[in-house]
Amino acid sequence: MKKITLLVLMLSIEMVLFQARAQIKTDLFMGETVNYDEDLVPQYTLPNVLQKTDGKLVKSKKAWENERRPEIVALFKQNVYGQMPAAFDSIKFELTRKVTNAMDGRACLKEVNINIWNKGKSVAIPIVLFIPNNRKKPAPVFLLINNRSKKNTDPNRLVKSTFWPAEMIIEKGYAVASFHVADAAPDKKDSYQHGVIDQLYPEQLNFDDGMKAIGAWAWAASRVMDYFETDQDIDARKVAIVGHSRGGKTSLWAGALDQRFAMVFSSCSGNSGASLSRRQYGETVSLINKQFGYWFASNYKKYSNRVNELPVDQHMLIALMAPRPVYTTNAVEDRWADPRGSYLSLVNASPVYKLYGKKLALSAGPPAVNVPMINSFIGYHLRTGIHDLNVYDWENFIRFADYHELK
Ligand code: GTR
Repeated sequence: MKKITLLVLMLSIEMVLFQARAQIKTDLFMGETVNYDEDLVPQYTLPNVLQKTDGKLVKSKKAWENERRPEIVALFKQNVYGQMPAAFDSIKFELTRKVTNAMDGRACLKEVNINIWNKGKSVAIPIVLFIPNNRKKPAPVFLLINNRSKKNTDPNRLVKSTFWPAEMIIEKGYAVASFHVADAAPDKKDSYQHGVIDQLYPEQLNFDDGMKAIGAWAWAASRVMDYFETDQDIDARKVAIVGHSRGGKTSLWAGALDQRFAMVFSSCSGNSGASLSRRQYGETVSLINKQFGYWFASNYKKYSNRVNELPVDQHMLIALMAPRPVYTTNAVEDRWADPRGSYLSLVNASPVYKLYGKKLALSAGPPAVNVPMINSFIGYHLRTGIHDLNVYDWENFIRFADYHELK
């Protein structure tokens, strides 16, 4: 068979399979029915992002910042992601490699080990950082929380991955950095504690609201931020944090807690990321606790079958980014991550951005496929394709960063 005929045949089969998958309204996973039917989304009432636990509504930036915001942070710590220990004994940044003419002279490569000590024990978080050579001032930077193979952020550029298209980002005038989640907490249920948690904060293992893997990854992102504050080539007021999927849940949590991050990007973060838990569409709190319980505080398990009793929903996490620009994405075929529920989260976070008088361009329902929403402090795109972080996503992250003047 001619190559071209084979290709057409394969594409047709893929189209038929895609359409078949898109028709499936329910699925069975880990003994639970997974809902993909909009008609079966239950009636739900979201907690009001502006209403304090004492029932009073906040009406000003000041009341949001001093009263409601801290309350929401505390509720997420207590019930979802666990505590975020802030203290440690010391931190040291060790430049392990510098190549001034990397990427054919376009960038300077720095590899840095961030060493953190607490009570006699230590953890090392290595980072890879490229800084554009063609610049007149310290560079703004995109920091990726890497939850895939380290090959994706190859400092030698033998592997050039669409997950971290470093050359393209440098070309646009931004620095680009990454650390790997496993260096803070292995992404495995039996060993997640071997890193930040058992070395630096072992007491966390005893608490129902103790820090777990997502907490440790977000903690590590803040240590990279600590490093940026010491690097003269980086503008630490212009750091964008980026994560995909579990990394996207983490970028939101890191952005919520550490307001030094000037911009937050979250790709296909799904359940316990940008998507509303109460919709129970695709992955649910119950399923994520079953499969990935080690990402979250033990307290989160209490809500597996009582999601409507959660004192938070994920629109409140988005609201914690305010007034900073935040951008989230979904992919049409990634129904597991509930694209619509993720978009509705943004809509329901809007009242807080409005308190700041920030311009939003959100419509009531999701925008058309492949029509990015850039000129809005809460940005979004729904693209064709599967669960991934790819060049299309990065191109729009850069457009969003340009528009909101990260540079
Ligand atoms: C899935 C998980 C999602 C998402 C994803 C990923 O299996 O159910 O919540 O985090 O993994 O990180 O790629």
